[in-house]
Amino acid sequence: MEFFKVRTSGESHLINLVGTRGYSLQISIHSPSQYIRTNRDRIFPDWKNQTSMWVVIVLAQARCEMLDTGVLVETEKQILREQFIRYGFDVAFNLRDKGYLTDLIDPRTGYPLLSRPGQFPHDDTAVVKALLGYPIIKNKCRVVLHPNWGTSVYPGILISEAPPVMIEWMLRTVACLHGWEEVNAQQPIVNT
Ligand code: B12
Repeated sequence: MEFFKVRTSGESHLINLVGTRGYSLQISIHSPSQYIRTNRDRIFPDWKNQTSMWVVIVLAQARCEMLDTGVLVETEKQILREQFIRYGFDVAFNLRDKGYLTDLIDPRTGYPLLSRPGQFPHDDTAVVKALLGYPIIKNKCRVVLHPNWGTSVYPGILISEAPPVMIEWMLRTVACLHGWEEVNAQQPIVNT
């Protein structure tokens, strides 16, 4: 199903995968939005002196729409949070072992998991809107509308100082270790 046509800059590239549950995942690497450049020290105090930062968006297709509350949505959020954190920790620790500061944001709270929390949470949906241009639906919260999956999408964010080619290699390597299969692999994934 196509909810709308993506009209982002010609530069935008995505890596597409299928996870072990048969649902899609989509990963992209971006330079930080203007908002994050301006507010980085207040959101990620331990990144104060970092010269480079890249933002990795990991979108997981969900089995249900994320608009409502209820047992099904909460269970699905828990499953996808665990899937992202397992994957994110492997990517983050492997890059940290190579000497690159890397962290992941807890999708449930908006706070970093491997460094001190900031003055306010990182707004994952605002970042998906800023960097991928996907619209946001406002209810009591803000929910991303994906071009193909609608609101059946669960966002996860990683940040790293590693060069994009190293991040890309690690994302693909760990995805393979987690049993995720790449579809139409030839697309590059860096969006500068
Ligand atoms: C706080 C929060 C809530 C709050 C309300 C937040 C609100 N007023 O918008 C409550 C608890 C009500 C809530 C409810 C829901 N939530 Co909610 N929520 C969050 C959470 C933890 C933080 C969002 C946040 O910080 N908002 C900041 C807003 C409140 O502040 P603001 O001043 O308006 O805006 C500032 C920020 O945007 C800030 N900012 C920070 N970083 C950035 C980055 C950029 C680029 C920009 C421009 C700005 C910015 O700048 C602005 C000005 O200072 C996110 C998780 C995350 N990591 O993002 C999930 C999250 C957005 N929620 C989610 C969901 C699904 C819901 C629900 C719709 C359903 C559910 N079952 O949970 C329900 C609502 C149900 C209903 N019936 O309406 C999902 C959305 C998934 C998706 N597909 O997009 C998220 C991503 C959690 C998750 N991972 O599943 N939520």
